Amino acid sequence: MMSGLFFEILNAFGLAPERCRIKPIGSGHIHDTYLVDQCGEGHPPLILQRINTYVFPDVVVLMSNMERVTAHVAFKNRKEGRDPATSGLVLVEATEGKSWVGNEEIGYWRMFWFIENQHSYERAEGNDMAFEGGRAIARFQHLLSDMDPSLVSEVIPHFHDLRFRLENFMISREKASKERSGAARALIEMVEQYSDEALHILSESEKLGLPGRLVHNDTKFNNILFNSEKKATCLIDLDTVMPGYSWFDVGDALRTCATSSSEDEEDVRKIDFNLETFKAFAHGFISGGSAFLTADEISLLPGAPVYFSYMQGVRFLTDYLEGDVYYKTAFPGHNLQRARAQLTLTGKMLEKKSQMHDFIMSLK
Ligand code: ADP
Ligand code: GN1
Ligand code: MG
Repeated sequence: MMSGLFFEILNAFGLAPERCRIKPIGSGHIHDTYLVDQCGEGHPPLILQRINTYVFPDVVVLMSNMERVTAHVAFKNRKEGRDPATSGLVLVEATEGKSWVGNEEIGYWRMFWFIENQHSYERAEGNDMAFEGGRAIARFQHLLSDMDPSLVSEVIPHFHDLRFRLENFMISREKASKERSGAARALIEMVEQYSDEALHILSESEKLGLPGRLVHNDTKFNNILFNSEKKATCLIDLDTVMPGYSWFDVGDALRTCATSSSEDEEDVRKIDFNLETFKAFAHGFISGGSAFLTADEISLLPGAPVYFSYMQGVRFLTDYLEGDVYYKTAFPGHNLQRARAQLTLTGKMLEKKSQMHDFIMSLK
């Protein structure tokens, strides 16, 4: 039986709730995502999402960004001969011309058309898939390259600013309970140990005056949809499209796709960074971005996965110290385990950084 809440939400999107079945889908840490099966010919499936208002308190601004970004992507897809409905996220209209429904009591909800026959992967299954992922991310940045960045508001200020993340981490360390800071001691030392090397790419980018671009900012590998031939279709999870450096999307994707284990691997002995996956991904990204990437942007790529696995470790550890307020967790200590995995991965990446660098230089 469908709950009264879902009944009300589906009605507000003009659907017939009595015909629909709803089931949870995805493994994201922020929103609650559902597949809505309308159970009938001519009534395609849809994606329903409850927006996390702790992370995105200003729903109006968030959805205004989403409307503009999805519209621009759809326009570009159409212009380049692709069907916008099957090559990018498209919002479902709610009542009164809005792209969302809700209030404080029932939460805030939005819908997208479901793109059929797609798969998402936690990690790259082979080098071809890594290449495809890299190319899809470059293509996405290219799609946005002619969009006016001022049309997109900064929904999460300092989102990928590691210096800001480290300041927050210090504050949470001071305020944390004795129990949590005790459990985090070894990881706090790892944060201190790797900070200079992780920050290196940021200072280099500033020194070189790297171009700012509209980028995706949440390119966890499972945010890329692949078709049944394992060709990348598009990127999803577009909430955080904001100005940034092109390597942001490379770093976050490699952190997730070029590893031997999951983001929250418990057994640190299983964690390693796969250099061949890095090479294939970088190849895909550089070839997909050949129309716009500068030589400096390419030369800095080896620092990108280091920055992102480290920053993710810092973010998970901060959330643990703050009492697990940001990310969804599946068990007590989950954020601590995630932080341990990400900081261990950072160490493995640093061991291979000179090999990554040699590879990137060999492409010139
Ligand atoms: P979250 O990561 O917050 O759970 P996503 O928007 O990434 O939410 O969606 C979760 C999963 O649902 C994705 O990994 C993908 O497999 C599937 N999915 C999401 N949106 C679509 C869509 N428009 N078409 C097809 N599949 C989708
Ligand atoms: C969150 O929504 P999801 O799970 O794709 C987070 C990302 C983190 C990721 C870590 C808005 O992404 O920044 O990299 O978890 N999104 C936000 O798994 O904070
Ligand atoms: Mg996702």
